[in-house]
Amino acid sequence: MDAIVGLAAAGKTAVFRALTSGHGSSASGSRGEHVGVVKLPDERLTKLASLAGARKVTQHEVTLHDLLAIVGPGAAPSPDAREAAAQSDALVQVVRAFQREDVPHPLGSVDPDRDVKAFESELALNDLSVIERRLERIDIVLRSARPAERDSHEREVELLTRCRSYVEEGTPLRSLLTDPGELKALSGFGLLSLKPVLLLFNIDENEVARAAAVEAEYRSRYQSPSTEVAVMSAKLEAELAELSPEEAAEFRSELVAGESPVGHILHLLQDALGLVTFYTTVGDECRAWTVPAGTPVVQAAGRIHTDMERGFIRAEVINCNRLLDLGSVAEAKRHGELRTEGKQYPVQEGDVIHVLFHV
Ligand SMILES: Nc1nc2c(ncn2[C@@H]2O[C@H](COP(=O)(O)OP(=O)(O)OP(=O)(O)O)[C@@H](O)[C@H]2O)c(=O)[nH]1
Ligand SMILES: [Mg+2]
Repeated sequence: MDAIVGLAAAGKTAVFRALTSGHGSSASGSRGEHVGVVKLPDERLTKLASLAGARKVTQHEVTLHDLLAIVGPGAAPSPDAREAAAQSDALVQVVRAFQREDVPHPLGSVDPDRDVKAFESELALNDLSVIERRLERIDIVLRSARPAERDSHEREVELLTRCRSYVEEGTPLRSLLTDPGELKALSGFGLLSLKPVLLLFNIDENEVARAAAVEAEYRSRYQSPSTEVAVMSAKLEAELAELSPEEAAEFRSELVAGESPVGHILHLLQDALGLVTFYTTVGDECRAWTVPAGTPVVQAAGRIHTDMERGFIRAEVINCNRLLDLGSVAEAKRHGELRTEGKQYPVQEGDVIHVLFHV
């Protein structure tokens, strides 16, 4: 689950509608929050399916949660929304860049750079209080801990103290912590600045024709580890998503709006999460999967079926673009391009994987 967050009236709900309309299903909660499941648009998957003659195509699904403002100003921060953000895998942080007199900005003016900073410092404040509370608890536990237990508590104190100094210096934890052991140790605390972020600048309708240039500019300023950057004119995209593809295409060409940014944005979200996509064809089903970059193929196989992990023999692997160029698996074999990989092979972005196993 990825949470859509941001200041009040940044356009969170408009982003949610733009990303989910026509691409998935959604349901509303009692407090105005929404949950939606989006199928990740994937041109490579469509092509692979037709190459394989697959009748069933299963896209990767992303679950999005449209939240109320989790921080002020301008809105009473919602503790429920904050809790939902703490439990999410990543944050889609909507930043208002559109001008509109009739929709007042809670801080009185439209200033995306200020809002990014304001939001980051709210995340930092949240994390400081989480860290302080945890340190106080360990302190109490340590007083009566047996020598055998002290070690792990002391290591946790060291890690949390280090996190506290990062946060106090104003550095979000996501851009500093990469050690898998440390990330695991911190995973239960709901530290918000540790979550991967997609910064999504919600731009004016009249900027869509130069969206790519605007995006490049924001990216040069804000892209950092576990932080991706994109732009979208959310209200416009939400409206276009309600139209038939033909009508939408007509409006897009009038607005010189380029293609729908939805696929691009969802893929950037996967990038922020450090996920790679791989593909399988089993029977008549062609399917896209995601796993964290670096996942050994034997574990990736376990995502498909536990038998495949237990009885893993080897995997036949080819990059999807290479396979699409060659036109068929048979042709790839003839060119010796179907590689054989063992258990520990780290899955690469775009791999087409055939797992050989016995049970
Ligand atoms: N012109 C313009 N208006 C927008 C855009 N995105 C959102 N709005 C408008 O701004 C207002 C607030 O948008 P919402 O999507 O409700 O914002 P929100 O962040 O969900 O607001 P809260 O949930 O109340 O915090 C609505 O009137 C939207 O129609 C945009 O890209 N352009
Ligand atoms: Mg909303």
